[in-house]
Amino acid sequence: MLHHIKKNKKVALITGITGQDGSFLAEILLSKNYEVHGLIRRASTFNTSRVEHLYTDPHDTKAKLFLHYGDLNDTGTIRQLIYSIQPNEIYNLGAQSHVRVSFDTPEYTADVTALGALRILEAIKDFQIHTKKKIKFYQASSSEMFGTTPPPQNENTVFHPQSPYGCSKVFAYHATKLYREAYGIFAVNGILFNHESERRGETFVTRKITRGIARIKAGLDRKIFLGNLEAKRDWGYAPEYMEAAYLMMQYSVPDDYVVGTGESHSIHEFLEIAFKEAGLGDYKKYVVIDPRYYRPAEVHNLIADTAKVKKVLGWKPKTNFIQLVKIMVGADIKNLKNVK
Ligand code: NAP
Ligand code: F7E
Repeated sequence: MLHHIKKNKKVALITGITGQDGSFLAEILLSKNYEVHGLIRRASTFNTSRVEHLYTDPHDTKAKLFLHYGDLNDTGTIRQLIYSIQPNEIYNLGAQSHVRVSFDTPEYTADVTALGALRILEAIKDFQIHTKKKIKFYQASSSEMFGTTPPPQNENTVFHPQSPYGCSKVFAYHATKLYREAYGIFAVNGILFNHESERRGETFVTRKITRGIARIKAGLDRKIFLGNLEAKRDWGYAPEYMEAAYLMMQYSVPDDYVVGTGESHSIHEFLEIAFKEAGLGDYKKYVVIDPRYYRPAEVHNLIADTAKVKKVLGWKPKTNFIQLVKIMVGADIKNLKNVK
């Protein structure tokens, strides 16, 4: 058990802190003087590269970021961390978040992505009963829950998930709502549409493309192998989406919000702009279709209707699609130059 000394500042616990969103959220919370705790998984290689720039030795009296080993499939650790850290806010960003991989590991995905949220909610429920203290809860819900329901999608749109990942997120979404309604927990769902950045995982399509372009430019690769290029997504810039998550947790009442840009673009369009930005010309010379990357079921088109988040929280996206592609291409080309 950790012997945590409660300080006179807000304390947050982030699951998934080592991921794209977790690292941006940690930056936001630290800049607002929170004490930030993150759940990390033990791995045989370092998996903390996205938060390294934020980390100081925990023995340092000025340390504000603390990392704890655990796993969303391990109820004991989750409960122990919540009771010892006593956070004001928990952001549940941890998940097996890859849609294609969820078809290969459906049961594991459900355990972590669906039951992981339930485990935290149960721990919050018990903690609140026993200590009379409140903990706010943010669930990283996803536009994948809408699946094949035609766009535009908003908070009232019917879910029709197309993957074990999507089904798991639907479960976690409903559990979050249930614990809000049944137990009065301040629990919110941020239903976020695809958001990308220079920190995006390298096997998601946007980053796979921009990283591939950088490698082609550097002479390391000649082709990029992709699946379905017809799919359309509402792509935004990740740090801005974590600002929206933060705002949801500060609002007077807990609620659910759709967050996106309101525009959708195909993978073809992403390729066209990205290859042009890199000065490589026609992407068709470099892209090869490999059916290995097709999914047993596909989500064809997602477009967020963001009226609610704009009206209630005053949030709107700042970075448009073309700017996003340019940020990602530029960052990957620069990364590779620094390594060489
Ligand atoms: P990500 O980069 O894949 O990060 C996922 C995080 O979850 C990582 O820190 C990962 O740890 C952690 N994790 C995975 N399995 C875990 C387990 N069993 N126990 C504890 N932690 C575990 O995902 P992201 O893009 O930042 O997304 C953050 C959250 O938002 C996820 O829940 C995702 O499903 C959801 N979401 C994302 C988007 C999007 O477009 N990015 C849109 C809607 C919703 P390791 O670093 O050790 O792998
Ligand atoms: O695929 C197509 C693929 O894996 C986007 C996660 O953050 O956003 C993400 O899920 C599209 C799909 O993201 C390849 O078939 C073509 O239609 O980048 P993705 P995703 O499946 O939309 C949601 C909102 C989340 O919540 C998830 O956690 O691109 N596609 N060729 C490909 N996709 C990949 N990964 N790799 C390809 O080679």
